[in-house]
Amino acid sequence: MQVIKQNYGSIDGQTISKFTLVNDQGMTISFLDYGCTITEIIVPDRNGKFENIVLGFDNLEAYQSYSFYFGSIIGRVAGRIKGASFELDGNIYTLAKNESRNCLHSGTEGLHQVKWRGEIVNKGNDVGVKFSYLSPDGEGGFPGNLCLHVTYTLNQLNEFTILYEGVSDKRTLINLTNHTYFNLSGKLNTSVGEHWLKMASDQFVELDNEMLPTGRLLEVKGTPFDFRNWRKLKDGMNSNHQQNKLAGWGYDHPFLLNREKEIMLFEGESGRTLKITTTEPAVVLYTGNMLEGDFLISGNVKVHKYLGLCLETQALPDAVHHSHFPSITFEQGEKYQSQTMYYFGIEEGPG
Ligand code: FUC
Repeated sequence: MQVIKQNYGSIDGQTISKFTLVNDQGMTISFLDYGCTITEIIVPDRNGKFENIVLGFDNLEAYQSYSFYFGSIIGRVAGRIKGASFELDGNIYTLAKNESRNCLHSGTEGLHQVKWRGEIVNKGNDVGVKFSYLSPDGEGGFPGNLCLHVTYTLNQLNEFTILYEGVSDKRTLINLTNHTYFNLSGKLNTSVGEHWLKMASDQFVELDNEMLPTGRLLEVKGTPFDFRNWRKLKDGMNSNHQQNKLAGWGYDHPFLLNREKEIMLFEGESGRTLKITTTEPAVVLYTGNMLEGDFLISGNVKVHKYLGLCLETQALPDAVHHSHFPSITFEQGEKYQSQTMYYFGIEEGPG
């Protein structure tokens, strides 16, 4: 097991570092202290070929210029907040309107674009980096000085864990996630439509035409949103279901996870699997429907629609405006803790 730390450039005079965790199986995962951004995950296919399976850039300027949130930690509140404002304890808080009149991924002062302090940690056979950041009272419009830690750990079983911890000195909202785009094929010019997905989720959140939750939970039964058995993602990309069409032909939806909070992803040609387990109540499945632009990503690939998919474990978006959604409000001094584990393997697949 080893951790490599390299200089990755600088922002406003602050040095940005890149950390790489390597285990004895040869799995490697690299990330920056800028936004705790995961830049590369290299794992073997069924023939032992090691390839990168996430979307990223090969330079810091690109991470600063393009707002696709590649690999980053999102917060303080992931997803959209209607009207870019909310009320808490009689006070109205105003956030940045960075998507028409709404706030997306905490606006222009999000956790994905700040420098975190990274400290290498060794826990028995595991290696990792513990990131810390103190988000000042009012940052992004949210109340409270929020002390945050995000710890990335890799073990010998190809399990990568993200532990999120936070505590605020005022009552506030917290809903963090990681925004990595996966493409398990390792060929970063294919579409994710051929990926299979399986997760225990009976209900998903209906969205309106601004991609905000209407508040209604819809049953997945009989729809392309039913992943209780293996289903290819292209089902939703080719579907006439109004919710798939509204998302730009695909998925961009929060799914409420049943008691077994487990999500399985599989790609047939490579045989690669990703199993995600989480303590969070939901996952947002986003199939890269809006991934478009005239620029190259790592591997010199031009970005295109459906190039990667995100599985963002979190509480439901816009929870502050829907009292029946799991709460994301934390009391002064109350500990926020959340964990998501990613296991990278190889299998024969759904058959
Ligand atoms: C996801 C989506 C959004 C947005 C963003 C880049 O989280 O929910 O629609 O496009 O990523």
